[in-house]
Amino acid sequence: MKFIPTNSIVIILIAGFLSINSFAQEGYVPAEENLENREWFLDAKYGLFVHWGVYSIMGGGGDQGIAEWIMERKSIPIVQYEKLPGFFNPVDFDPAQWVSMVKRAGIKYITITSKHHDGFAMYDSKISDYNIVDATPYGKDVIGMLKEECDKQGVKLFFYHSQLDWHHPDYFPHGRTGEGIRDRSQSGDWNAYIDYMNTQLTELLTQYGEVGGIWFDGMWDKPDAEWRLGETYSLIHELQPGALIGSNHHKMPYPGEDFMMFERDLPGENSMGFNNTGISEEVPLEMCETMNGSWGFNIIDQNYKSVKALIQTMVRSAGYGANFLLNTGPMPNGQIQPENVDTLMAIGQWLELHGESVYGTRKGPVKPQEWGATTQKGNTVYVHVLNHDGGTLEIAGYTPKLKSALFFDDGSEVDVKKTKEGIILTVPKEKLQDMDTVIVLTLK
Ligand code: FHN
Repeated sequence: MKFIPTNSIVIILIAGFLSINSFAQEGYVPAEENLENREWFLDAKYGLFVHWGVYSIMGGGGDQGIAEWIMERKSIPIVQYEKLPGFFNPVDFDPAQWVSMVKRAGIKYITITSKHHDGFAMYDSKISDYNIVDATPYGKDVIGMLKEECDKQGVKLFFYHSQLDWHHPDYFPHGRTGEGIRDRSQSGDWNAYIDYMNTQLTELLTQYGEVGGIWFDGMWDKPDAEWRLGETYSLIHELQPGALIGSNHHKMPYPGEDFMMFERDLPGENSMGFNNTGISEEVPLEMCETMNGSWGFNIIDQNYKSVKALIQTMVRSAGYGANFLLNTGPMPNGQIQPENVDTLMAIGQWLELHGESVYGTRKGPVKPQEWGATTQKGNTVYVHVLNHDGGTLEIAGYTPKLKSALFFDDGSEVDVKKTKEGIILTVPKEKLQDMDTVIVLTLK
């Protein structure tokens, strides 16, 4: 019988829990500009997520919950889906209008789909003609046009890039999704697929100047595959050391990732079922959310969240130190849905007045609670009372030395009592604001 030393057993056990991808860009040390961009990201707090692709033509196909997943959910064969680009002609796309709307709405960056799971590149890709320039009557590179405008107006652009691909023949063996698409290839060279993806990423990082970063999605389709993450992450950081990498793999960040995201849940919450990981203390956080129930354009999904609900989620998110990435699915004509523009402008109006309590802040001293959240900037703490009937508000476990406590909206003083356990603020009913009653605590 062979003897296995105890520490080898520990190593074997650990290796069993860690997938091959956990090692990713082992030993990664973020460049100076990357660290600066992380700070910029933390200050920015609010971005616009854009899910736009040829699927927008289908408008969800009459099904409330479908948009960018229509190829998979309706089992559309590749040969039929490939007809969609031929109808995609977003003649009303006006990047200047998009970006100026974004600016007016108080949004600091845009994260747009360069390629979603359907495999169609929304930019001028040279490695495949399955892209907007070569395969659509529109024939123009919307990503390039948007980037130019973002540069002009001082808005950062990030690229969402799907690792999962239902179209590419080398995406094989298949993952958990897309099995109903009957003409997917039944053999393929996985490494050739990763090479293809890395070439597309190289294009994205060399054709458009400096980008904010890459927002990966889709690894969860094949969690145990060899994604060669180390190679991909090193490539990105070599091409653009400042670019921030994040991946929606629903795990703690792997080495080489510069931020961590949470989909449709606040950090630490798990209504989606897949947000059961921890919260990183190492890298910036971001939470993404839909305005209705769809990411891409869905013509019948009118299940819109209220402006109040979205503002409150943004504020709670900031209370965790996380950015809020709010999604829109542009229409096939290239315009942003008017209902979405209205919502964004309403949030923007609130931010115009109260932005100081969100932008540039970090998570506050008290974790978000049922009643609200706190954010902090230097010696200023913003107490966001989001859900309270008025009267006394006890904040247990927080005993600050206060210089002043004022209502943000009218500058009047807030009555504060100190107890052994914490502080008690008095929030008279008449001071309550509909969206968020902000109290500014200045610390000594
Ligand atoms: O499958 C995608 C989905 O279409 C969308 O892009 C969201 C955005 O976070 N992410 C995936 C689901 O986790």
